[in-house]
Amino acid sequence: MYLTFRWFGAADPIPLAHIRQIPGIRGVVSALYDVPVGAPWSREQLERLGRDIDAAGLTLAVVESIPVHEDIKLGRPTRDRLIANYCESVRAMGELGIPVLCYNFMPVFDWMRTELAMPLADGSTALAYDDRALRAVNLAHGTSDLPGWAATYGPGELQALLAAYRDVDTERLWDHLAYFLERVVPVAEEARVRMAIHPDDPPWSIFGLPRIICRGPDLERLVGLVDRPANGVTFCTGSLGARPDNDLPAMARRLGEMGRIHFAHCRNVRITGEHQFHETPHPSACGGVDLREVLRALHDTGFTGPMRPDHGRMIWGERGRPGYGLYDRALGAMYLQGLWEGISNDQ
Ligand SMILES: [Mn+2]
Repeated sequence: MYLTFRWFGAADPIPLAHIRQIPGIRGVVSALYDVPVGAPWSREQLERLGRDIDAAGLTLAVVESIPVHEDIKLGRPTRDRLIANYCESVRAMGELGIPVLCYNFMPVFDWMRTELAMPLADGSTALAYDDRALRAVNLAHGTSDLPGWAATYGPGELQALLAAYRDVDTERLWDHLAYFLERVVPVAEEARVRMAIHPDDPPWSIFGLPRIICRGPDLERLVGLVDRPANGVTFCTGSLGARPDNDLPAMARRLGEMGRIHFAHCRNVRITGEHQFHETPHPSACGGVDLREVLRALHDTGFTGPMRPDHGRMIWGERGRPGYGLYDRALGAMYLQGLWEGISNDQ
């Protein structure tokens, strides 16, 4: 298993030296956070990031993510120039030998929660989502009332963006995704970069916006859009696990057999109602995701790609970026390793 850990660059309150002390972590998942969306990533900047990570005794294993500009998702005429920029960034990754690119194709919001610090019974806090709370948010104020998005869009900008998406239904969004992948996947293949789309989080429509990467059949349709090995998925158990109709071990087995899982995000969620869930500690007993069976499916289908513990709770008084504290994710890393070791020794 190739265990990795997400790091938000120099602004991350968690130093690489601490990540290095989690047993088994070899790779870092990171990105360039100061490049405007749509601009090409320079090889020099990416090389600098890789050097900092190397110096800590780790390896930059995954870029998560290069954001896809809204004009690409909207199918606007400017998309060709933006896709050319995207290809340039992918080539820079290839030149530096960074093998996996996690990206997503969610309109406007690439994740959404209605609570960033929901208290759990044990005194820890976790991210949570409730559709009823989301429907109560007034977008006339822009994103100021949305947890985690406060300063992102002003009222005018947000309304214009939402209006632009009124003409984009799910089938058009699929067309725009296909258009993007038809141009980027060949470049990625040549650069030896594997594309790994992240499922929509949460995996259903929010604010009337189309969302298309939500269920097992969606992932299979995605890999068929451009039927090349470089066109794959990030198997995010937490995102996919928020839907009761997703059978995660079966999905991991199918996609794994197709050789299209290029990256695994492992975490757990508990569904508490219709379109309502909260995040939990990683172990299967704590939530609705059977992580042992997911990891067994990955193991059985020969998965060798990077895996990372995904969101953790805030525990032990830690403060920091919601979902991305050190302690609970480190516990998750240990749990995933233990599962993997047990599964491997079964053989
Ligand atoms: Mn994820």
